[in-house]
Amino acid sequence: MLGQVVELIEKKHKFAITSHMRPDGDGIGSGLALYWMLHSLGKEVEVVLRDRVPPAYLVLPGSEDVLVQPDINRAYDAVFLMECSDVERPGLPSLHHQLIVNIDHHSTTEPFGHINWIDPTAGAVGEMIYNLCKALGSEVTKEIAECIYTALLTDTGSFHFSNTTERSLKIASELVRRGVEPARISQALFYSYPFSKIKLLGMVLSTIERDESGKIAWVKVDRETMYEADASEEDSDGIVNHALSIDEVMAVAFFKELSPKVYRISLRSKGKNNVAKVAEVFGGGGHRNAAGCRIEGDFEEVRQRVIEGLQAAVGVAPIAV
Ligand SMILES: [Mn+2]
Repeated sequence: MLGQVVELIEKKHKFAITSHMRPDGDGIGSGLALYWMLHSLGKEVEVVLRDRVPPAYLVLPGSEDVLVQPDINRAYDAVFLMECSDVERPGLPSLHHQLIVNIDHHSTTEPFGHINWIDPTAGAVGEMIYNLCKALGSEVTKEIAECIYTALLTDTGSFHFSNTTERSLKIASELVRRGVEPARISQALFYSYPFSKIKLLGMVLSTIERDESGKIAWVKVDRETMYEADASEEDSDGIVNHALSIDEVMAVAFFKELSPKVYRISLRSKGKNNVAKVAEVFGGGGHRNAAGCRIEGDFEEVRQRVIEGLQAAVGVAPIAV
């Protein structure tokens, strides 16, 4: 709970912050916001990530201080895990030996930490960190504001998704008042892509398919295409959302080949169609409109199982595709 987090921060001194592998805007934004907040309280704090900060997020203050390490190798009073479904998600094996504070807004997350603060009503973990800032009586500095704004902007799909609420817009407004320049953040996040990302987007979108109902669509990227586009792993992030921009399409899947017969699947949907339930069937998780999982097997078989799951979620008859 929030109260326990506040008490811990007030009593202890030496902290680390981490997030999941392949960190996104909410993981990095909320983590760095907490980093600045703890700093301002005179705490000793480090941000440790297994994977590097994607170039787009280097716009964030503090991103240059992030330690990119294969493990956590110091003792801390506590380690904050930002939006991780379990203690393995950060990819830092020795986390087991630390006091874990699990901060998340995914309803599918188990209370695996010593302290668990899970708020599924929050549009982003960044929103929770804003609340923490208020609870601690900390000033929302420009640094904190930029980090939280980025978390909100990315997790709400630029304020397009259903987690965009009066509260998130109110917080965004307050953050702008604190010095955030929305156009500057957007420019860094959405208008500074490497050539390879757009090249890959074109190649992948040209393979789009849909089922007979027309309500389910999917795209796929294999290692060869990644190689041909000279793409980095981050370049494939966000492609799934383009498939969802088709009028009749209600749910989409993006199949990314990680290695032979291993696929990471990103699922997205519109409205009440729940893709988190589909991801959970395969051991994954997420939110109603954005979820993911990992499946091993032959592509055709994997594709069919996922598409059948999406058809059930959207309520169209499972038809052979
Ligand atoms: Mn999030």
